[in-house]
Formats: sequence, C-alpha cells, structure tokens
Amino acid sequence: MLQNVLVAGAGKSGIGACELLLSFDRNVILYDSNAQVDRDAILARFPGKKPGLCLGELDEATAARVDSCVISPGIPLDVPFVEVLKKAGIPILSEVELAYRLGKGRLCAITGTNGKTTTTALTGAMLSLEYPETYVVGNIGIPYTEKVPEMTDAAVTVAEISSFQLETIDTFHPQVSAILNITPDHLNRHKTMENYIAVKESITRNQTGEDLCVLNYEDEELRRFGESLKGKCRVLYFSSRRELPEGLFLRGDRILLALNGKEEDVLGTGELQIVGAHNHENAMAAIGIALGMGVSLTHIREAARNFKAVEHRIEYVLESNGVVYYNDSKGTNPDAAIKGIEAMSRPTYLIAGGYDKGSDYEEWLSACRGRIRELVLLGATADAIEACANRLQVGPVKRVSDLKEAVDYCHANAKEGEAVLLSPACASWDMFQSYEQRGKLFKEYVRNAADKKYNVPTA
Ligand code: UMA
Repeated sequence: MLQNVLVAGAGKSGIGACELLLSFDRNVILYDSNAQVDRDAILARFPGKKPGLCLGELDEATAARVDSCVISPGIPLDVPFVEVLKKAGIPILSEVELAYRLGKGRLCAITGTNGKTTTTALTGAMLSLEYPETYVVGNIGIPYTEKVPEMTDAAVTVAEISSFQLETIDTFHPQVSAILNITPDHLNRHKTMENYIAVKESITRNQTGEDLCVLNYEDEELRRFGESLKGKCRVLYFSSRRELPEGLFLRGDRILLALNGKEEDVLGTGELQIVGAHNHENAMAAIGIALGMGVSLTHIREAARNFKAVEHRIEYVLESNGVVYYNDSKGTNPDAAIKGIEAMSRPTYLIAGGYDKGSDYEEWLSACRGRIRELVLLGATADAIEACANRLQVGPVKRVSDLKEAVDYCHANAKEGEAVLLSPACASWDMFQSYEQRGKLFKEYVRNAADKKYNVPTA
C-alpha cells in the first residue's frame, strides 16, 4: 500500500500529500474532478519531481493503477469517483492519516465545532516555548503533510483536525486529543448529528492508557463521552460554569487547575488578550493540552498572556467615523456566529449569509435580537435567513448581491457608536474560495471605504 497512490484534490492538502509521497519515491497521480483547473499552474507548484495529473472524470484505467487513495478533506465520500475506488477495494486515507504515518515525534490533535483554530494556535504558542521544534498544522490552514519532511524525532505537532479529516483516519493516534464542543455543523455532508458526533469522537479511536483526552464538561454529549472513555485513556475536563473536583475551571475571574487533590491558580482571565467567555474555554482547553504534552506552567502562563486573537475570529479591523468594524469570517456556522454577535457591545450592522450547509438559524437569530441595527444578507442562504429573521422580528433586513455592496451599504449608513460585523453563520464556498479569502476581502473593502471618506476632494 502507498506505493502507487492517487491523491485526490489539487488544493493545499493534495499538493502537500503529493510532495510528501514524491519525497518518499512513491508513484503519485494527482487527481481533481474539476476539469477546468489550470494544469500548468498545478504542475508549476512542484519544483522537483512531478506527479502524474488526471483531471475531470476518473477513468477506470487510472483507478486500476493505484493501490491507495489519499483524499483531501473537502471531498465528500459519496462522490462517484470515491464509489469507484471503494468498489475496487482501494483504501481511502485522509491526508492527515498519511502525514501521521510518515511524520515523526509527538502529536496532539484538536477538534470540535468551534474554537479549534484559536485553541490550536494558543496551544502551539505554549508548546513552542517549551519545545523548539513545534509545528502547528491542519485545518488551521497549513497541511499536516507539508511539514512532515522537516520533522525530526524531537518534533512536537499541534494539529487542528476537522470532521472532514477524521472521516478517513485509520491509525492516526494523538498522544493528547481535545474535543472542544459539538453543535450542529456540516450536516449536509455528515447527514445526521449522530454521524457528526461519532466522527468528532473518533479522534480518540487509537488512544490508550497514558494518552489524554481533554473535554468540555459543559457539553453534555462530551461529558457522557468522557465517562465512556474511562479505562481506555485518561480524561481531563474543563468547565466555564462550575468548579470541578479534577480539571480546569473558573473561580471568579481566575482559571484554576485541580489535580490529584491539589489546586493551582493558573492565571486570571483579565491577563488574556482574547475576549469573550468562549475564549476562556479555549484557553482552558489549551492549558489542559499543553499540560498533557509536558509544558511547564511558567511557559503556559507566558504564552497565554502574550497570545493575540487569530485572524478572522472577531478580529478588530478599524474604526472610521466612530464606527468599529470587526471581521468574524470564521463564524461559519450559527453557533460560532452567536459568539460573534454576543461579543458586540454596540448596535450592529451584521453582514451574514453564504453557502448552504442546511443549518438551522433560529437560535443564532434569537441571540441577535436586540443587538442588531440592520441585518445585511448575501449568498445562497439569504432567503432562508431573511424568512427566519422576519418570523423572529430580529430587525430590518437589507439584501445585497455581493460583499463589496454590503460593506459600502454599512459604511454609508452606520452612525457613530455603532459597529459593523461580518459574521456570516455560513461557509463561504458559494461566493469565495475560503473563509480566509472572504475575510481578507472584507478587510480590504472596509479599508477602501474608510479611506474614501477621508479623501474628500478639495475644490
Ligand atoms: N475537489 C475534487 N472533487 C470534489 C470536491 C473537491 O476534486 O468532489 C477538489 C477541488 O476541485 C479543489 C480541491 O479538491 O481543487 C480542494 O480540496 P479541499 O477542499 O480539501 O481544500 P484544501 O485546499 O486542501 O484545504 C483543506 C481544508 N478545506 C476543507 O476542508 C474544505 C482547509 O480547511 C484546510 O485548512 C487545508 O485543507 C489544510 O489542512 C478550510 C475549511 O474550510 C479552512 N475547513 C472546514 C471548516 O473549518 O469548517 C472543514
């Protein structure tokens, strides 16, 4: 196996997987179902050895030549070419599975519906103070396979792992895993909440004895799951709502660690530069993971105090004429978007809508009630969100055809003391390549609009 490999998807993960396999002298065919992708541009991304390239429909002759398939996370497992491979008995492996098999050193892996990116980045900051060879990879935007060639036995890897990546793991075995929370997301792909939960929980599949799983005690499913892990691996809970006899929790504005009957004051939430109750949970999770990976409390405290918000997560953009702009493009599901709107202390122009994942908008829009100045909607889900917003009487709705129009509308209408927040509650894929591209464009449009206001032509 893994001698003649079909790498499916010519995005970041596919390129990383190909490079890695080629460096191990394997025969590789890079396949993408989009026949329109630029063949030369893809091949130009391989400065040395190049893979074979197959675009469009996967022909049976090509399928017959491979012994395994490494699949990119964005490819659902029910598409026709995957069916063809499955019928031929070809194992389908996740890109992170490949990286794990060929990588070196120790691994901790973080999943959950929301907070993954912040927790991964913060954990990475803590680990890198302790261990010089720390890698931060995965769904955060750097394919795990891309870093494998650099790894030595001293490597310590922090991986953000999505449900898409977990669907096709096999031997993937983190020493420390974490599941931050599980709320409905990506149900168009996973079909049922039960499937989605099972996929998330599979991050612990290969963990044993001394391994550790960090779980959110306030998530009822995860609390139950933690109980079921007893005897399989160690569990460390964190809670933002109650004191725990063992685990991490809040006492007033202090984060405490209770372990083996002893309590330790870790740090105050006021010392963190990341705001909001959800970030206290992310910080506790990161502390738990870092402890599990052997990081000292001194390094944990230092990293936590210096850590700033990650891009696209309730990110301050600028203030123009008394209006503050925030980019929460990573608010790609209703639950994440609730955190975005709850962090606003001003009447808010909320820009929302995007790719349809079949989400329910009621809880999010209920949380928006009383905080919204106007709801500015775009994308494939605009109709569904508008209908729900009208039913719940959330506030006035403005429909726009693209993000630039949304920013220009908010800029022309928002008054001093108000805020403009991009927090779509939806993925970006109907109009953009990624939430990063959506967030970057938002910031560019905001800066352009703000500049124009100051560039009033003189007579
Ligand atoms: N493709 C096919 N056939 C299909 C579908 C797609 O060939 O049926 C091809 C596309 O034409 C495209 C390629 O697959 O050329 C794209 O692959 P991909 O969607 O897996 O994208 P990558 O660039 O490899 O990025 C992926 C993750 N994307 C997704 O999971 C959708 C990135 O997460 C991740 O950062 C990156 O790997 C590195 O690990 C992004 C994401 O949106 C941030 N993740 C979701 C989320 O956070 O909600 C899960």
